[in-house]
Amino acid sequence: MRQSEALLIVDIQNDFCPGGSLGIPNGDVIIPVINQYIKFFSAKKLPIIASRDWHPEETGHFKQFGGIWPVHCVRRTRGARFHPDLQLPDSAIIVSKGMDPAEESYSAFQALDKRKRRLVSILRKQRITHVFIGGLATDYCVKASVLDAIKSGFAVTVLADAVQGVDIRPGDSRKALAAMTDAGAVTITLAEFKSGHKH
Ligand code: VGL
Repeated sequence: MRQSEALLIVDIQNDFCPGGSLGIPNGDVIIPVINQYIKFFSAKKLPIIASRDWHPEETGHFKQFGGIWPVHCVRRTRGARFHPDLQLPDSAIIVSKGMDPAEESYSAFQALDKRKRRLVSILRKQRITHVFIGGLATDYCVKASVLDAIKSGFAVTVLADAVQGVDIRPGDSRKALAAMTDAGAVTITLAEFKSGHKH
């Protein structure tokens, strides 16, 4: 693999997994798949970035303040923590989003690291040109992150068996994936990834 590739793991947080306040029924089934990608990128010393929703208690994103969502991923709560099965290495770069009560911030490209750097600067500084993206949810944060990555000039591969959607309307995830591929993303399964990256 060229040194220009990075893994972006979107919002694998307790509140988006079964039992969470916005639990996606199969949200956790992708975690073992993501963990395999993590092992692969770690072994190659390629950057691994994990985004998280990191909301204040009051934000226009939540139903009670005018938004559409139940309260979720309030910063420093259990629901906002990464799922305990997610095997993030210490070297993973954590980026947080949704802190501004006036912004929805679905995209990881609106997220900041602890030094307040934007994801696009972090990636460019490391000379990344190709981002592999998986996580939750296909029809919201994954879609927004993929489209922003493409707009920012990155090649994007969506990890087809490492995403799950909310599907408020049936078919939303399927449509979201079509929008991503129409915009220029390619999709890959773990089996395809492994057979294309002999190691
Ligand atoms: C998300 C719904 C509300 C996501 C975030 O991470 O995709 N979905 N907030």
